[in-house]
Amino acid sequence: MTTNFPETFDYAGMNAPMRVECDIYDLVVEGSVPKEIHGAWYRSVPDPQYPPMLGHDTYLSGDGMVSSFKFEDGHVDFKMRYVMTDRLKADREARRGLFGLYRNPYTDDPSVRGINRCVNNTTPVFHGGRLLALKEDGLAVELHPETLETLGVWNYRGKLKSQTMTAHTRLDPETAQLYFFGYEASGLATRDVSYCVANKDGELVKEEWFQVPYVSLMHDFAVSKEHAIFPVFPTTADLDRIKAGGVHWICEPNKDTYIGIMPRDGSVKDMRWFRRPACSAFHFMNAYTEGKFVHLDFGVSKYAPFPFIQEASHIHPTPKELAGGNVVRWTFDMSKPGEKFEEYVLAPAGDFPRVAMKDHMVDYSVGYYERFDPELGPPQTAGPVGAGFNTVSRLEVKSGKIKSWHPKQPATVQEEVHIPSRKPGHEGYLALVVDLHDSMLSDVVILEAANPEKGPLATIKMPLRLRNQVHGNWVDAEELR
Ligand code: V55
Ligand code: FE
Repeated sequence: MTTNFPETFDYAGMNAPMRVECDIYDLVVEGSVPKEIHGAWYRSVPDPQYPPMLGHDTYLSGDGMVSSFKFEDGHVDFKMRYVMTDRLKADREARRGLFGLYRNPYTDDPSVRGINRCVNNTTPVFHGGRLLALKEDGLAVELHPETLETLGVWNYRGKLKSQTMTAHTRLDPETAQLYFFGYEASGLATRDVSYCVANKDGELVKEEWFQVPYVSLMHDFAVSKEHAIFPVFPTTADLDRIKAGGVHWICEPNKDTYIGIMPRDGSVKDMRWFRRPACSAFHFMNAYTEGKFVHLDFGVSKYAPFPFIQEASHIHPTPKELAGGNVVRWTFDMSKPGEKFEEYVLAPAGDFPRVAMKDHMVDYSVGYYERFDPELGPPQTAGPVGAGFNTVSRLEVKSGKIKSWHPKQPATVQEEVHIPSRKPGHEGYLALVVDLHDSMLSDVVILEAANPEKGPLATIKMPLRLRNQVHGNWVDAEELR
């Protein structure tokens, strides 16, 4: 291969492709990894095998690469493998990229027409004994949880009718039921959305369809014990634009935000739509139902943060607008008619919200998320939106109090994963990758979830740079068995 990757932030510096599949047995650890940590942390990254065919594209199009950190008795083993999608196989056979723009098959080389172009690069989800690599524009690909070998597309034994499956599924920790949805469910830029449930054994037990007010980038949704909550923010798709070779998404701030709420075990016919002016969010921290109220906690901003979407929309946010937003609670009163709801500010802006698995869908007190703290220095480039976060925070959602840790600069932090403790009353641990901008290598740090500000209990030294985690998940050893 002689072609170079473009010198854009999507493909250069800390975001330069690695394209390395590897195994590292017994990583070097400074400090000590608590011996009770036993299981696997799976993480997904985009890692483009070839430069984009058209000479430019977004980080989000990179081929899916899944890695696992296996923890046992204070030791950590690492494994990293490509998701062997039909798309990657076609590119490898041609020894070049054959696919055009992000989510635009009309820009592809004619030789790959009809080939599944999903790169499965967003979230590894373990459910019903299967490890699934997910991305929102296509179906799941199943991987072997031990070897990470690609086993093939998983569509619930042909039962799933939706052509897409979100990368943000929601697991009920009590019932082990997996709730998910798929948008653009009947094809490119369609308004159809599927709402699905898989039981604890991984069998599809529900699939209902509904339509959204307009085609929206529905990246995540939320589920409480009683409700399913669907966001429709005005980052929109249009089939004519896509057919003309344009970008999939633009921001349309003149359109309203809609939030659809339905009884989670009921019917989409009972969907109720709430409404407010345009805004954007990618990830929800948690949701719960309290009597007549539905609470939804997350970081909200004005526009979608991805430069390729902002450019196509001719939106040029000021630094203040980019840094703006807050972690908020939206409270919906289901007993009152109308489209209005309340917003309460909880904490400074950020993303990558996570809660302990036991706290999902119920009233809870602690969440974790990441922020950019300007006091630490100027933004550093890492990850899909350009500027990376530099601080990980523990938020007490009732008081808004935060406790934070940041690595020695220059460094950025990747999404944290929460690892539960086996000790009663212990809040567990946070594990996250730290991008070291001087050495261009990565550390993995283990923090006490209750006291991140105390700094790492252990630092795992990686002999290579780990690309920016889109999402990761922790799976306990008992579950993997
Ligand atoms: C996101 C990530 C994606 C994607 C759409 O973080 C949205 C948001 C890694 O892929 O395709
Ligand atoms: Fe996401």
